[in-house]
Order: sequence, then structure tokens, then C-alpha cells
Amino acid sequence: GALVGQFTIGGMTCAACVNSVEGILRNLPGVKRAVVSLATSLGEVEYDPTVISKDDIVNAIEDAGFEGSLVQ
Ligand code: 9UX
Repeated sequence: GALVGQFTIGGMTCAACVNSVEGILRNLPGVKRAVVSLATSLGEVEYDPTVISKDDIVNAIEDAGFEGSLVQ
């Protein structure tokens, strides 16, 4: 089944950054839901682990120009 991962997303400075990161995450294959907060620099992503990994999600955040890391 789907898992939920929490990620820190550094480098977001305005609401458009949030929309951009959410759009990137939601367009990834295997991602079902993504919610990003500017106030906390956190993103919550519901994903299918048979399609995409946590590392893939971190890499997508990085490729978009932000600093992504996994929250344990
Ligand atoms: Mo706002 Mo974010 O002008 O990459 S869109 S800083």
C-alpha cells in the first residue's frame, strides 16, 4: 500500500516556491498526494513504494533547486 514520507525542503522563500515544489512532487510517477508548508519547510508525500522511493523524492526536490532531506 501507499506510504507517507516527510521531507524537509530548504530554500523556499515565497508561496510560489511552495506551489512549484507541490507541482513537481504531484507530477512524479507514484506520488498520490503532496502537501508542502512554507512556514515549517516540511513536505508530506503519499507515495507508492513499488513505483518511487524516498531517495527519488529527495532527488526530485534537489533537481528543482531546493534542498531536500528525509525526516526520520
Ligand atoms: Mo518566489 Mo521561489 O519569487 O523558487 S518562486 S522565491
